[in-house]
Amino acid sequence: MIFILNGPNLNLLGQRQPEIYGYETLDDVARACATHGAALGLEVDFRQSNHEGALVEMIHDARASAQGIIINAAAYTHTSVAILDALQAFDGPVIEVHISNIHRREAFRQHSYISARADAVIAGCGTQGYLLALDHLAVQLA
Ligand code: CA2
Repeated sequence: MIFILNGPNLNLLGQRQPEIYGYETLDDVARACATHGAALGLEVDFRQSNHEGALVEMIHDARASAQGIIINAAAYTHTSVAILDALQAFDGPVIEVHISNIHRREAFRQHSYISARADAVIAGCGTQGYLLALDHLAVQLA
């Protein structure tokens, strides 16, 4: 089982700022991940929350249920030591994904707390980044 965790406001994907985040909705991304994961032999549990503590608890759930985590912590990427600490308590591979290239955006988006734990970071590939992360996990977990 692979947990794919999404942070605040990603439930609005496809509804605003398509020039940055594209036209796909989060449901579209969830479906694409389920299909691609199945082709790779990976079951996917795709979740989103607007609440920091809920994301922390999802990462705690992953300790018992997931072989790997793909996480787009959205704005919490840039603020959350709590999410970093939760990820530090997870033993498997962690892939950080960003739809946009955070490094060519505002200065406040250019630091990630998540990167201190991530085994790999994918940014700027659009929603394809989630599928690339699944490809990488399939190799890592083989
Ligand atoms: O590029 C990414 O994936 C981000 O993690 C997205 C976050 C942003 O805070 C990070 O700096 C980079 C924002 C997610 C909110 O997405 C929306 C999508 C459509 C409309 C409104 C928000």
